[in-house]
Amino acid sequence: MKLHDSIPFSFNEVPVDEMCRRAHAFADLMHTRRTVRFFSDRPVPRQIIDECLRAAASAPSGANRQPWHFVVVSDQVVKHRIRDAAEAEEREFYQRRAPERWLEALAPLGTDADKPFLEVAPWLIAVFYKAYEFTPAGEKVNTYYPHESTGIACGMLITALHHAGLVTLTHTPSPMGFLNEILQRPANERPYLLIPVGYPAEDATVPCISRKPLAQVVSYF
Ligand code: IYR
Repeated sequence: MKLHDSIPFSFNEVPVDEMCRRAHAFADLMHTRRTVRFFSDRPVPRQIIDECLRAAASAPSGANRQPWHFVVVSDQVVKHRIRDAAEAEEREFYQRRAPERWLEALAPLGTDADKPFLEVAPWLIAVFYKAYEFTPAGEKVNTYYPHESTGIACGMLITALHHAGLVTLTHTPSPMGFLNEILQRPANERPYLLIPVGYPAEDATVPCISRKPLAQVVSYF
């Protein structure tokens, strides 16, 4: 394989005091992000979703294979099918599959098998990672670090949506193979995350929980 051509990197240096201000403001903004489970059905213009996906699709990835695919759902019939399938799996999870300890960990969050947000939120973004892919000529090629790459892209997507002024839920029905069937994705694509996006319900609440202090999650040498 031939080495890529190199082009000059265009870097816009920011003065240190301005960097400090930006870093502080951004951390403040990110600390206002909450996972929301109660959505309004108010419409959200598609252009905003498109732009946030454009940000997500700029994520770094193993060997630049960009091993992700985003399916954006607004169709009410498709959302209803996703809700039905997800709730069937979740009932199994909560009633049978989940180990007692896992249920104990979830109990304070009050989650259950009811997932109305899958129909109420104006947009659902189903994120798939590609375990492998095909060249336009049909040749099978590997992807590298597909989970990590897609996880980073999801982080950027959630960040972009929050920055834009919307709320999200990082939802992981388990297992979620039904997404391939409903959303007609090929076998090389594996469901990774289902993200309802929209405005919060007017009476939305969130659990009163906090983030670990920085000293507990960061060390310096
Ligand atoms: N997927 C289930 C259970 C669940 C699991 C974890 I880990 C959570 O942080 C929250 C929920 C559900 O969505 O209810």
